[in-house]
Amino acid sequence: MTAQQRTLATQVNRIWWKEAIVYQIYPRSFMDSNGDGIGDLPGILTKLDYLKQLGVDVLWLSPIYRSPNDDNGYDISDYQSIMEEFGTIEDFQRLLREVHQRDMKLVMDLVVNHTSDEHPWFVSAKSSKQSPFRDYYIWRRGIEGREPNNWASFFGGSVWEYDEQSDEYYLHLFSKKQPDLNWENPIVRQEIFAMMNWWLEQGVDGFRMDVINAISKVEGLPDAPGENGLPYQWGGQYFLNGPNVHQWLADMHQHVLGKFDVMTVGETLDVTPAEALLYVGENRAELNMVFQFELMDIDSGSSGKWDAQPWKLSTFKQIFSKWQTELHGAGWNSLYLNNHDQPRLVSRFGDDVEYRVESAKMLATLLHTLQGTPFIYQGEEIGMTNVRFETIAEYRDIETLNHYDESVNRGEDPQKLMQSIYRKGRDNARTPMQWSAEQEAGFTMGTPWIAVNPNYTDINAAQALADDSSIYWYYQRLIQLRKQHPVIVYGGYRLLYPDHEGIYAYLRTLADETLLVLLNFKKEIEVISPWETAGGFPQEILLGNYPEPSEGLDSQVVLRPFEARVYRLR
Ligand code: ISL
Ligand code: CA
Repeated sequence: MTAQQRTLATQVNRIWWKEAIVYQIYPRSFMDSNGDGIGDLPGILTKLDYLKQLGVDVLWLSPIYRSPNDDNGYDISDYQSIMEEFGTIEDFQRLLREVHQRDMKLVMDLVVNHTSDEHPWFVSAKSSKQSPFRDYYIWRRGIEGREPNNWASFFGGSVWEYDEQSDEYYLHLFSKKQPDLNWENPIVRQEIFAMMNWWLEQGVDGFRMDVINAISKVEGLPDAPGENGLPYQWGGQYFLNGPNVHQWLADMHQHVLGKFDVMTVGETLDVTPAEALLYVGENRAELNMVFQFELMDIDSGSSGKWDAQPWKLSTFKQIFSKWQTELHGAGWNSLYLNNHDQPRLVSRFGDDVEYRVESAKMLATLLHTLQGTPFIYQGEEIGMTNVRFETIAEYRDIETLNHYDESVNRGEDPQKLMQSIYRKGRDNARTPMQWSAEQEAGFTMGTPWIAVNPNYTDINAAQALADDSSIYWYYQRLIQLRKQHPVIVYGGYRLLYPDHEGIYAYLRTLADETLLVLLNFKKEIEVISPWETAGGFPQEILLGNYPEPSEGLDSQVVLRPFEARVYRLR
């Protein structure tokens, strides 16, 4: 036994979801099996070997429940059936079985801040004030002919929708087809817990919980300061991390999660590490980890995400370092740089033109050598990029379309709007998975629900599989590296060169093993002499994203554009 293995055996409580790699599937855009242009469960089934070969342990499916698709499944009309376009419950059971047969796990998306307005609960609630389901949602009378308060919805306009029949408004943080559930009602909580138990009894291995820190709203739903409602950045005070959220999650743990060996990750907007620890602290029985948004907000301007700004590497490092340090030994991090709501990581943080392959591998090196559970979003492993559709008519996302309409109505320049959509729109991540250079990228035999990115002829999985220097195979090596070196999962973290605007360098240490990770985030060549600061000398290079080491003095490291290196030190 090496010292490292001894430390691991005695000091570290090994947990499968800390060692796992998660792969997120956005089913609508993953693989279409029947030519209707919409990805589906049988389609996913045909790609399980591709995913297994990559080395991932857990698949997270974005919502597959019945839904009218106002927000692509994040508006659920039946929590216990499968969306017709995606298949049947039998298709689901088969998928789950085959995932388990390959020794992988499957995590469901849980969307319980809101339902669809077509959910039978809401249909009944809206039909009459006497409905037993009325109190499943949040209804208020207007004040002097206007909305009950001035909060703004994430998807534009007020959070309140007027219902003429009852002369009341209902609250929706997202679209008006996504009414918020009233978690204050204990029967709502019971219903949700029962539904979760049902899925866990089916054999699913956990949940990713949609906007879970928004379920508890501030009492009295008071007005926000400011005339035009509540911009997203200020939401914290009113409906994020609200007064009862921890009690309800503790109840959920007691009645549901604690009974199973499952993985949970909460999507939590606007949380600091200190707030995150209230959800994921190892002394608290709530969630395993959360998705933080500090990094995703790094390029947001004062008016929010669409007002995209340049970002600085020093800030980027500061954010990662803060989360690495503050959660170490106390909670657990999730690691991600993109998902179905965010632009593609290589377009946003790398260079998707000249150094696409190098920068995709460099960013992957970051995610897979930090402490936390890495999440890969479909297509990331082949370096898929943002898309630029010529006209707004080709876009599908409700957030993008609402934003465009509202802004044009306010008199903003459509050309400028398109530029910000190219940069930040959610459809960047939602174009079909690029499987091959064949028709529609091999995604469908029909017409896809959203157009494929025209670069599929060069960027696709078939090409990646055939090229042993591809991004795909690099991800596979990174994943293996993590499995071979517990220091990556359980070790400590120390940042070097905090103020450097070109290089991200850090140490990972566990017992007698120390790794040094060097990442060049720029196109310019950088030369550094890290050994003294690192307190060690190179023993071997475990991984790098360039085929040959660069020339340089022994004491120096020459980092080429977007170069990444992982050293083992002695
Ligand atoms: O997408 C965003 C930024 O563009 C976020 O503000 C997003 O709306 C927020 O992260 C919540 O996301 C989740 O809930 C939404 C759904 O539209 C997203 O797809 C989901 O990830 C409502 O269910
Ligand atoms: Ca289909």
